[in-house]
Amino acid sequence: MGATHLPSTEFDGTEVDDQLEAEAEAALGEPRTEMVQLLGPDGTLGTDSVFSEYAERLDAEKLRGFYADMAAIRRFDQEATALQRQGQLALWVPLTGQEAAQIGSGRASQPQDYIFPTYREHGVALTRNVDLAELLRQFRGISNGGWNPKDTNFHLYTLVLAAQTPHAVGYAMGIQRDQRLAEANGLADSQPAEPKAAVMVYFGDGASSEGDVHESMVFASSYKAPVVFFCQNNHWAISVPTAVQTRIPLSNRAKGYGFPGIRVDGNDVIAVHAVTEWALEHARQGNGPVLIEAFTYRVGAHTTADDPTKYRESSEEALWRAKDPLERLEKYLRSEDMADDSFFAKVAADGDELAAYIRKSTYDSETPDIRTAFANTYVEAHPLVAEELAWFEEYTAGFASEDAAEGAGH
Ligand SMILES: Cc1ncc(C[n+]2csc(CCOP(=O)(O)OP(=O)(O)O)c2C)c(N)n1
Ligand SMILES: [Mg+2]
Repeated sequence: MGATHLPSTEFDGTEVDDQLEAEAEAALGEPRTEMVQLLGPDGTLGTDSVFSEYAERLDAEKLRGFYADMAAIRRFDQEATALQRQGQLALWVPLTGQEAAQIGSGRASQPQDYIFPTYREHGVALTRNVDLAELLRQFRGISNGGWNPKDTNFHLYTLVLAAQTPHAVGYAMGIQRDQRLAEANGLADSQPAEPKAAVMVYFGDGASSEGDVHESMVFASSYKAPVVFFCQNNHWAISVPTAVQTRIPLSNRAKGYGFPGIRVDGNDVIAVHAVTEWALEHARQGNGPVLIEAFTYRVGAHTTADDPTKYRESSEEALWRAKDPLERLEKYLRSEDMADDSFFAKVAADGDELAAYIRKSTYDSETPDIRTAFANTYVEAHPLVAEELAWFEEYTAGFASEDAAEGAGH
């Protein structure tokens, strides 16, 4: 028998691929496989041929704002963890370690943009003016979502991994079509133009393995949808390390779909802000999607139901604690005389105030009438829902008579 001829797995490139690659590189100015970092762990600001320009636009007030936001959300995270331990919340999903990835990207978005989070984006929620007390209602199990997305263009949390990615791409394609329709109708000439909008969708390193992400990227690329895929690679999907999800940097996957992919230091708020600003603008201007991989670390447990000491070394955690996003910005602000002790004392006092507000609103929250869950299932009355509600009421009435019987026995 002669040699078996298998099709070559070596990619030899075609004109179309070369063109896509050239487009992606032209958009960025240069090919990128390395990680974008501006503010290093030692608190010194470096340079980047593309993104320094974005960093230069940030004045001292903006940078102090980034620090204040990151400190507020870390404090909120600690408070929510304590509330869960007290039995006030059913579960909590901590974000500590990921403050720069979330505040940097959230602050780069504009009000007209629409954001699809997963379940850990409390920092992004803060930047979108979501009431953090409202956010906790979902984790207490007393609301159908927690906030009205129409008020903030910040969608409800999604617990089914990656389910929000096709939603985001669909939404982005909707924006694209609305815009085309407005242009075709000549509205753009007669009315002040609406600011162009983009969509940003968050997902994790683990979720990147879901088929939904693949399908979303294919659609987004094919239709040049105005969407930024923001992947927080926090190195773990519960107990599964990123190495099991991918053999290449996640940002490199974008190349296979034909759009730019950038890996950014996710603990560097200045770089994350710069890269996200660039990506959202790229999308708003009709140039199609971008994938950002924010290289960061989940310092705490996956949720309050998890114990990371079972699957990872404390030395790994220590390594990442040394890259803390707040500490490096504090060092920079102090070294540049942009902030002093009084600023940091004020941030700490604001944190106490936020924590008190969170505690009070949680303790004071009322259990809603369960019938609202049935009422909100469909816009109009539905016989099946009515039947289920009747069953439920009969069922709960059974407990009332048991209580009465017990009460009479005493
Ligand atoms: C479709 C689906 N499969 C499994 C789960 C269970 N699950 C919840 S979180 C999680 C890990 C997700 O990791 P990653 O995407 O990296 O996000 P992270 O929690 O690290 O922010 C898993 C497997 C789920 N919620 N949805
Ligand atoms: Mg993860």
